[in-house]
Amino acid sequence: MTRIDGLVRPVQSIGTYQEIAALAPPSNRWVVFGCPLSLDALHADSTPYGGPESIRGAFPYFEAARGAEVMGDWESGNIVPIREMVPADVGDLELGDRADLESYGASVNAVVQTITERGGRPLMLGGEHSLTRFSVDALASIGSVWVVHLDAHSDVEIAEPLSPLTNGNVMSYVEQLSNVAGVVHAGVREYEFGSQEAVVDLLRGDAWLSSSRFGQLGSALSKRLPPDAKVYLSIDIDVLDPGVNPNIAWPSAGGISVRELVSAVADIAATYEVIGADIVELTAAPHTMNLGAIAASRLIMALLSDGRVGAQHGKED
Ligand SMILES: [Mn+2]
Repeated sequence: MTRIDGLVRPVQSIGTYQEIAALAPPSNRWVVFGCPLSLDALHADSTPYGGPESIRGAFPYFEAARGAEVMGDWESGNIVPIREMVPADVGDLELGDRADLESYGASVNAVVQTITERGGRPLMLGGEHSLTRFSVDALASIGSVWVVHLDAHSDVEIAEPLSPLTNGNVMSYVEQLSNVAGVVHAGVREYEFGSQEAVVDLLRGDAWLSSSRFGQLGSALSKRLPPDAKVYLSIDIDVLDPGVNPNIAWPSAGGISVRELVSAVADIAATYEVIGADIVELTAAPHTMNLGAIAASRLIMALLSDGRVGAQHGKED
Protein backbone atom coordinates (compact mmCIF):
# COMPACT_ATOMS: atom_id res chain seq x y z
CA MET A 1 0.00 0.00 0.00
CA THR A 2 1.21 3.44 -0.89
CA ARG A 3 0.97 6.05 1.79
CA ILE A 4 1.70 9.64 0.89
CA ASP A 5 1.21 12.07 3.73
CA GLY A 6 -0.67 15.25 3.02
CA LEU A 7 -3.06 14.17 0.25
CA VAL A 8 -6.50 15.38 1.26
CA ARG A 9 -9.87 14.93 -0.40
CA PRO A 10 -10.90 18.14 -2.21
CA VAL A 11 -14.29 19.77 -1.73
CA GLN A 12 -15.03 19.09 -5.39
CA SER A 13 -13.16 16.59 -7.56
CA ILE A 14 -12.54 16.40 -11.30
CA GLY A 15 -13.82 12.94 -12.18
CA THR A 16 -13.85 10.22 -9.53
CA TYR A 17 -12.14 10.84 -6.20
CA GLN A 18 -9.89 7.94 -5.17
CA GLU A 19 -7.40 7.55 -2.36
CA ILE A 20 -3.99 7.10 -3.91
CA ALA A 21 -3.43 3.84 -2.00
CA ALA A 22 -6.44 2.37 -3.82
CA LEU A 23 -5.57 3.86 -7.19
CA ALA A 24 -6.18 1.47 -10.08
CA PRO A 25 -7.14 3.56 -13.10
CA PRO A 26 -7.71 2.00 -16.51
CA SER A 27 -4.47 2.05 -18.51
CA ASN A 28 -3.36 5.54 -19.56
CA ARG A 29 -6.24 7.18 -17.69
CA TRP A 30 -5.44 10.66 -16.44
CA VAL A 31 -5.03 11.09 -12.68
CA VAL A 32 -5.50 14.60 -11.30
CA PHE A 33 -3.77 15.95 -8.19
CA GLY A 34 -3.56 19.48 -6.82
CA CYS A 35 -0.60 21.35 -5.36
CA PRO A 36 -1.94 24.36 -3.47
CA LEU A 37 1.53 25.76 -2.81
CA SER A 38 2.80 29.25 -3.51
CA LEU A 39 6.13 30.66 -2.41
CA ASP A 40 5.71 33.77 -4.53
CA ALA A 41 5.20 37.01 -2.61
CA LEU A 42 3.80 38.67 -5.73
CA HIS A 43 0.56 36.70 -5.53
CA ALA A 44 -0.65 39.91 -3.99
CA ASP A 45 -4.34 40.65 -4.44
CA SER A 46 -5.52 37.06 -4.55
CA THR A 47 -5.38 33.87 -2.53
CA PRO A 48 -2.04 32.31 -3.42
CA TYR A 49 -2.91 28.75 -2.44
CA GLY A 50 -6.26 28.59 -4.23
CA GLY A 51 -5.33 27.51 -7.77
CA PRO A 52 -6.34 23.83 -7.66
CA GLU A 53 -9.56 24.52 -5.76
CA SER A 54 -10.47 27.25 -8.27
CA ILE A 55 -9.88 24.95 -11.25
CA ARG A 56 -11.96 22.15 -9.72
CA GLY A 57 -14.70 24.68 -8.91
CA ALA A 58 -14.73 25.88 -12.53
CA PHE A 59 -14.94 22.36 -13.99
CA PRO A 60 -18.63 21.58 -14.51
CA TYR A 61 -18.46 19.07 -17.33
CA PHE A 62 -18.89 15.63 -15.77
CA GLU A 63 -21.70 16.90 -13.55
CA ALA A 64 -23.33 18.31 -16.68
CA ALA A 65 -23.07 14.89 -18.36
CA ARG A 66 -25.71 13.34 -16.00
CA GLY A 67 -25.53 9.83 -17.42
CA ALA A 68 -25.16 10.86 -21.06
CA GLU A 69 -23.22 8.44 -23.30
CA VAL A 70 -21.32 10.89 -25.42
CA MET A 71 -20.34 14.51 -25.60
CA GLY A 72 -20.26 16.53 -28.81
CA ASP A 73 -17.67 19.28 -29.16
CA TRP A 74 -18.60 22.23 -31.35
CA GLU A 75 -14.98 23.29 -31.90
CA SER A 76 -13.59 20.00 -33.22
CA GLY A 77 -16.87 18.54 -34.46
CA ASN A 78 -15.94 15.31 -32.60
CA ILE A 79 -18.31 13.13 -30.58
CA VAL A 80 -16.55 11.47 -27.66
CA PRO A 81 -17.69 8.73 -25.23
CA ILE A 82 -17.71 10.42 -21.82
CA ARG A 83 -16.61 7.37 -19.81
CA GLU A 84 -13.28 7.32 -21.68
CA MET A 85 -12.52 10.83 -20.44
CA VAL A 86 -13.38 10.72 -16.75
CA PRO A 87 -10.14 10.84 -14.72
CA ALA A 88 -9.34 9.77 -11.19
CA ASP A 89 -8.66 12.58 -8.73
CA VAL A 90 -6.39 11.74 -5.78
CA GLY A 91 -6.83 15.09 -4.06
CA ASP A 92 -4.62 17.96 -2.97
CA LEU A 93 -1.14 17.71 -1.53
CA GLU A 94 -1.40 19.97 1.47
CA LEU A 95 1.65 21.82 2.74
CA GLY A 96 1.16 20.55 6.30
CA ASP A 97 4.33 20.94 8.35
CA ARG A 98 6.75 20.63 5.44
CA ALA A 99 9.38 23.28 5.84
CA ASP A 100 10.52 23.89 2.30
CA LEU A 101 10.16 23.36 -1.43
CA GLU A 102 12.46 20.32 -1.47
CA SER A 103 10.37 18.33 1.00
CA TYR A 104 7.09 19.31 -0.68
CA GLY A 105 8.70 18.45 -4.03
CA ALA A 106 9.67 15.02 -2.72
CA SER A 107 5.97 14.37 -2.08
CA VAL A 108 5.10 15.55 -5.61
CA ASN A 109 7.70 13.09 -6.89
CA ALA A 110 6.15 10.27 -4.85
CA VAL A 111 2.63 11.06 -6.11
CA VAL A 112 3.73 11.12 -9.76
CA GLN A 113 5.73 7.91 -9.40
CA THR A 114 2.75 6.17 -7.82
CA ILE A 115 0.38 7.34 -10.57
CA THR A 116 2.71 6.11 -13.33
CA GLU A 117 3.42 2.79 -11.56
CA ARG A 118 -0.35 2.18 -11.52
CA GLY A 119 -0.61 2.86 -15.26
CA GLY A 120 -2.08 6.38 -14.98
CA ARG A 121 -1.00 9.70 -16.43
CA PRO A 122 -0.36 12.52 -13.93
CA LEU A 123 -2.06 15.90 -14.31
CA MET A 124 -0.77 18.34 -11.70
CA LEU A 125 -2.78 21.47 -10.90
CA GLY A 126 -0.87 24.30 -9.24
CA GLY A 127 0.44 26.20 -7.54
CA GLU A 128 4.16 26.78 -7.97
CA HIS A 129 5.71 26.21 -11.39
CA SER A 130 8.90 25.13 -9.61
CA LEU A 131 7.14 21.80 -8.85
CA THR A 132 7.41 20.82 -12.53
CA ARG A 133 11.01 19.82 -11.85
CA PHE A 134 9.84 17.15 -9.37
CA SER A 135 7.00 15.94 -11.57
CA VAL A 136 9.19 15.46 -14.68
CA ASP A 137 11.99 13.85 -12.65
CA ALA A 138 9.46 11.29 -11.37
CA LEU A 139 8.75 10.12 -14.94
CA ALA A 140 12.27 8.70 -15.38
CA SER A 141 11.04 5.07 -15.49
CA ILE A 142 9.04 5.87 -18.66
CA GLY A 143 12.22 6.79 -20.55
CA SER A 144 13.15 9.86 -22.52
CA VAL A 145 10.59 12.69 -22.50
CA TRP A 146 10.19 15.92 -24.46
CA VAL A 147 8.91 18.85 -22.42
CA VAL A 148 6.65 21.40 -24.13
CA HIS A 149 6.63 24.56 -22.02
CA LEU A 150 3.93 27.19 -22.57
CA ASP A 151 4.62 30.35 -20.58
CA ALA A 152 4.85 34.17 -20.83
CA HIS A 153 8.28 33.88 -19.24
CA SER A 154 11.32 31.86 -20.28
CA ASP A 155 11.75 30.49 -16.72
CA VAL A 156 15.44 30.03 -17.45
CA GLU A 157 18.31 31.63 -15.63
CA ILE A 158 21.19 32.65 -17.86
CA ALA A 159 23.69 33.33 -15.09
CA GLU A 160 25.83 30.46 -13.79
CA PRO A 161 25.89 28.76 -11.41
CA LEU A 162 22.14 28.42 -11.01
CA SER A 163 20.38 30.01 -8.05
CA PRO A 164 18.21 27.76 -5.88
CA LEU A 165 15.07 26.46 -7.65
CA THR A 166 12.17 28.92 -8.01
CA ASN A 167 9.27 29.41 -10.40
CA GLY A 168 11.56 31.85 -12.26
CA ASN A 169 14.30 29.35 -13.19
CA VAL A 170 12.48 26.01 -13.18
CA MET A 171 13.15 25.28 -16.86
CA SER A 172 16.91 25.54 -16.31
CA TYR A 173 16.48 22.72 -13.79
CA VAL A 174 14.14 20.72 -16.03
CA GLU A 175 16.62 20.91 -18.95
CA GLN A 176 19.27 19.30 -16.73
CA LEU A 177 17.18 16.23 -15.86
CA SER A 178 18.70 13.09 -17.38
CA ASN A 179 15.32 11.83 -18.70
CA VAL A 180 14.61 15.07 -20.63
CA ALA A 181 15.41 14.81 -24.36
CA GLY A 182 14.68 18.47 -24.96
CA VAL A 183 12.40 21.39 -24.16
CA VAL A 184 10.38 23.48 -26.62
CA HIS A 185 9.05 26.78 -25.27
CA ALA A 186 6.18 28.85 -26.67
CA GLY A 187 4.28 32.00 -25.74
CA VAL A 188 7.34 33.77 -24.32
CA ARG A 189 7.22 37.55 -24.30
CA GLU A 190 8.93 38.96 -21.21
CA TYR A 191 12.36 40.58 -21.40
CA GLU A 192 15.70 38.91 -20.71
CA PHE A 193 18.56 40.57 -18.87
CA GLY A 194 22.14 39.37 -18.81
CA SER A 195 25.46 39.56 -20.60
CA GLN A 196 25.53 40.29 -24.35
CA GLU A 197 26.65 36.74 -25.17
CA ALA A 198 24.12 35.01 -22.93
CA VAL A 199 21.12 37.03 -24.13
CA VAL A 200 22.09 36.57 -27.80
CA ASP A 201 22.42 32.80 -27.26
CA LEU A 202 19.01 32.58 -25.58
CA LEU A 203 17.02 34.75 -28.02
CA ARG A 204 18.46 33.02 -31.11
CA GLY A 205 17.77 29.53 -29.80
CA ASP A 206 15.47 27.63 -32.18
CA ALA A 207 13.53 25.90 -29.40
CA TRP A 208 11.79 29.17 -28.56
CA LEU A 209 8.58 30.63 -29.97
CA SER A 210 7.56 34.10 -28.82
CA SER A 211 3.94 34.94 -28.11
CA SER A 212 3.38 36.34 -31.61
CA ARG A 213 4.79 33.11 -33.14
CA PHE A 214 2.66 30.84 -30.93
CA GLY A 215 0.61 29.67 -33.93
CA GLN A 216 3.76 28.03 -35.38
CA LEU A 217 4.11 25.65 -32.44
CA GLY A 218 2.74 22.63 -34.28
CA SER A 219 5.21 22.91 -37.14
CA ALA A 220 8.09 23.72 -34.76
CA LEU A 221 7.36 20.54 -32.82
CA SER A 222 7.12 18.39 -35.93
CA LYS A 223 10.58 19.60 -36.99
CA ARG A 224 12.21 18.72 -33.67
CA LEU A 225 10.30 15.83 -32.10
CA PRO A 226 10.27 12.27 -33.45
CA PRO A 227 6.71 11.11 -34.31
CA ASP A 228 6.75 8.66 -31.38
CA ALA A 229 7.96 11.29 -28.88
CA LYS A 230 6.68 11.06 -25.33
CA VAL A 231 5.63 14.57 -24.31
CA TYR A 232 5.21 16.24 -20.93
CA LEU A 233 3.19 19.43 -21.24
CA SER A 234 3.87 22.20 -18.73
CA ILE A 235 1.37 25.05 -18.99
CA ASP A 236 2.01 28.19 -16.98
CA ILE A 237 -1.44 29.76 -17.16
CA ASP A 238 0.18 33.21 -17.44
CA VAL A 239 0.87 32.35 -21.10
CA LEU A 240 -2.69 33.63 -21.64
CA ASP A 241 -3.18 37.34 -22.06
CA PRO A 242 -3.81 38.90 -18.63
CA GLY A 243 -6.99 40.37 -20.13
CA VAL A 244 -8.42 36.84 -20.24
CA ASN A 245 -6.65 35.61 -17.11
CA PRO A 246 -5.68 38.20 -14.49
CA ASN A 247 -5.40 35.57 -11.72
CA ILE A 248 -1.62 35.27 -11.75
CA ALA A 249 1.43 36.67 -10.00
CA TRP A 250 3.45 37.98 -12.95
CA PRO A 251 1.07 39.38 -15.59
CA SER A 252 2.61 40.20 -18.96
CA ALA A 253 0.57 41.96 -21.66
CA GLY A 254 0.45 40.76 -25.24
CA GLY A 255 -0.44 37.14 -24.59
CA ILE A 256 -2.45 34.55 -26.46
CA SER A 257 -6.17 33.85 -26.40
CA VAL A 258 -7.94 30.98 -24.66
CA ARG A 259 -8.94 29.58 -28.05
CA GLU A 260 -5.34 29.60 -29.33
CA LEU A 261 -4.11 27.83 -26.19
CA VAL A 262 -6.84 25.19 -26.05
CA SER A 263 -6.44 24.44 -29.75
CA ALA A 264 -2.64 24.12 -29.46
CA VAL A 265 -2.94 21.77 -26.49
CA ALA A 266 -5.54 19.67 -28.30
CA ASP A 267 -3.28 19.44 -31.36
CA ILE A 268 -0.33 18.29 -29.23
CA ALA A 269 -2.51 15.76 -27.39
CA ALA A 270 -3.81 14.39 -30.70
CA THR A 271 -0.36 14.21 -32.33
CA TYR A 272 1.97 12.93 -29.59
CA GLU A 273 1.86 10.54 -26.67
CA VAL A 274 1.33 12.96 -23.80
CA ILE A 275 2.51 11.09 -20.70
CA GLY A 276 1.91 13.82 -18.14
CA ALA A 277 1.02 17.48 -17.77
CA ASP A 278 0.70 20.38 -15.41
CA ILE A 279 -1.36 23.57 -15.35
CA VAL A 280 0.33 25.89 -12.88
CA GLU A 281 0.61 29.40 -11.45
CA LEU A 282 -3.11 30.06 -11.13
CA THR A 283 -4.25 31.96 -8.07
CA ALA A 284 -7.70 32.19 -6.58
CA ALA A 285 -9.87 35.23 -7.22
CA PRO A 286 -12.00 35.62 -4.09
CA HIS A 287 -14.17 38.52 -5.25
CA THR A 288 -14.43 37.92 -8.98
CA MET A 289 -15.03 35.14 -11.46
CA ASN A 290 -11.78 33.17 -11.92
CA LEU A 291 -11.15 33.54 -15.63
CA GLY A 292 -7.95 31.48 -15.57
CA ALA A 293 -9.76 28.58 -13.91
CA ILE A 294 -12.47 28.69 -16.57
CA ALA A 295 -9.80 28.54 -19.27
CA ALA A 296 -7.98 25.74 -17.42
CA SER A 297 -11.12 23.60 -17.40
CA ARG A 298 -11.15 23.64 -21.22
CA LEU A 299 -7.45 22.77 -21.33
CA ILE A 300 -8.22 19.80 -19.12
CA MET A 301 -10.97 18.64 -21.50
CA ALA A 302 -8.46 18.77 -24.39
CA LEU A 303 -6.02 16.61 -22.39
CA LEU A 304 -8.59 14.12 -21.07
CA SER A 305 -9.86 13.51 -24.61
CA ASP A 306 -6.36 13.13 -26.17
CA GLY A 307 -7.11 16.15 -28.29
CA ARG A 308 -10.50 15.02 -29.56
CA VAL A 309 -12.01 18.04 -27.78
CA GLY A 310 -10.88 21.62 -28.36
CA ALA A 311 -9.01 21.68 -31.66
CA GLN A 312 -10.40 24.12 -34.16
CA HIS A 313 -12.49 22.58 -36.86
CA GLY A 314 -11.28 23.05 -40.43
CA LYS A 315 -8.28 25.06 -39.30
CA GLU A 316 -5.68 26.11 -41.88
CA ASP A 317 -1.95 25.94 -41.15
MN1 LIG B 1 6.38 29.78 -15.34
